[in-house]
Amino acid sequence: MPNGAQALLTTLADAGVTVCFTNPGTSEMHFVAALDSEPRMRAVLALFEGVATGAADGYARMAGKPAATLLHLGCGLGNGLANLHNARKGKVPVLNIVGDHATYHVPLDAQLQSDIETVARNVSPGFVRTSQSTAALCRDAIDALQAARGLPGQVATLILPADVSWGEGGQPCPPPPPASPQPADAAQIEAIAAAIRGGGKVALLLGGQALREPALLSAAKIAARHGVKLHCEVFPTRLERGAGLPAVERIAYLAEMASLQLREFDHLVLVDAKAPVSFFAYPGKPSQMVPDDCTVHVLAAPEQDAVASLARLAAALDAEQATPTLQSASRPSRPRGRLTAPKVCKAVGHLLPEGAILVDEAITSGLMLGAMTAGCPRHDLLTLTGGAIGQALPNAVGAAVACPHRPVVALVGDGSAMYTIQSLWTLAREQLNVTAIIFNNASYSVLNVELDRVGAGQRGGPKARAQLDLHGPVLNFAEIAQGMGVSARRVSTAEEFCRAFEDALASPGPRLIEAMVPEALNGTKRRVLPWLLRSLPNLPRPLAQALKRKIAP
Ligand SMILES: Cc1ncc(C[n+]2csc(CCOP(=O)(O)OP(=O)(O)O)c2C)c(N)n1
Ligand SMILES: [Mg+2]
Repeated sequence: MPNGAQALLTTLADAGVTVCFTNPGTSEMHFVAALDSEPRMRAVLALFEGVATGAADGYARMAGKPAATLLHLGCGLGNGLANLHNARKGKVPVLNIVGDHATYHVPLDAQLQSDIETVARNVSPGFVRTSQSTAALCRDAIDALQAARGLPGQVATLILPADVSWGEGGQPCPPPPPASPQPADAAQIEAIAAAIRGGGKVALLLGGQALREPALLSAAKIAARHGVKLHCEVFPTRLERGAGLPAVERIAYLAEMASLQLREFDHLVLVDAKAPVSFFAYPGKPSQMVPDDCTVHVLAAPEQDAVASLARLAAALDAEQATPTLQSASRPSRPRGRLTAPKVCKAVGHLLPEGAILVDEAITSGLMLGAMTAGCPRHDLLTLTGGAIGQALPNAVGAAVACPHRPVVALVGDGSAMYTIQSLWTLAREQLNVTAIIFNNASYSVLNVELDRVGAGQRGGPKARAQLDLHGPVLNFAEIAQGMGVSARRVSTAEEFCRAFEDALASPGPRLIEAMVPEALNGTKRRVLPWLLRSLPNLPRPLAQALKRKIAP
């Protein structure tokens, strides 16, 4: 008879969960020991829980199935929370396994005792369960997996007491049945088709499942036949884009620009997406981005089959045979001279290989990334779904584990990179094919912009500015990377960057390029931005759109 942990690992592997991102402690030792009895399970050690959880997120986005985590009690779970939050917001399936004290040890309130369920509920609202016995463990795991893999995908937390893990009499369980989500029903389809035929201006807002090729093609056929506009949510979980695919315009991060994008529409059709709201509230500005006179329709809620719903809508609109507009191939030229963030984006667009996985947490340095890579060979884009920074390097770990034959390129702000910098060690240990590009602008640059936008800028003195400034000491990412076994280069010209990027792409295993850049929004640009954003609603539409394209294309 296997013990609980052994039976659990068999059950997970039988169900196709074959990767576990771990950061264990004493209460997880039987799980750790059982890893050697299940050859199908790959265990990847992370040196901080936020790396393990972000890797599980990145893995599932690319593999289309969940990985497991293995975290140590409430404190370990707490350390991993931010990236579980990003997974939750991205509707990404994660089987979040948290070890606990033995059941009889809990009342003794030992040093590491804490309320794990309460910590978990925030990121795992749909499924938190503490397994109560070895006999029930595998059933609990299957229930958790079923919850994680359903639509929408979610973080499901299984809490595993040490005695449940070491107890004899584990009983492996068969895999759960696949989810069978329903598409929109005939009435739903007909109402939306009527709105589209009605002649008003219509946009489809695509999110979640609707950002992969089959759904994009259906949407693009509808667009070609009926002139509707295709938008995509501001931070897509996984967007397939590039030459040969339909292009969709992302909703802007800056609320004023998002309002501008949406203000012309009479109807907004949500396809596995939420009606956009402003990222933060700003004094005197609206939080809702959808204009009052725009009717919002739901073609597919997150629990519905968005791909089939779009196909049905295309059929109802007689658009199945329409020729969709596809992005044409084009690349920017090779940049030259002193390095800036837009030049890094340009170089990435110039060189990005076919089939790359682009992970974007470049914050202000990535403003030009979308425009510069639009016509690149097809690739996937993963973004900061929940706004909790420290996601890109762990996501890159997971994406590379999921897709070992695809190049992963992670673009990360220096501030963001430091939250989960231990990812570099896992990249080196697993020899993952990742190029990490760190923008060293020695600043939490976006917060300087926000300081002004929330209206606190005038009151911000030197102490306030110092909280957003990363000078003294300036971080040296090339040295940090070398210290974790990742070969790295610090570059300050476009020529050096291009050469370093070419080298990185040509060699297997991880590389880091530290791009020494000035802040993308600094000096005059930063000073005029709040004023410009305030005036956008009052400018003639073509002028406002041209300005938007210039600042955040
Ligand atoms: C977990 C978490 N902590 C803090 C923040 C607040 N925050 C948002 S952006 C940012 C700084 C980003 O700096 P960097 O990555 O260097 O990008 P830059 O603004 O310089 O382009 C911070 C601290 C956050 N979003 N998430
Ligand atoms: Mg920065």
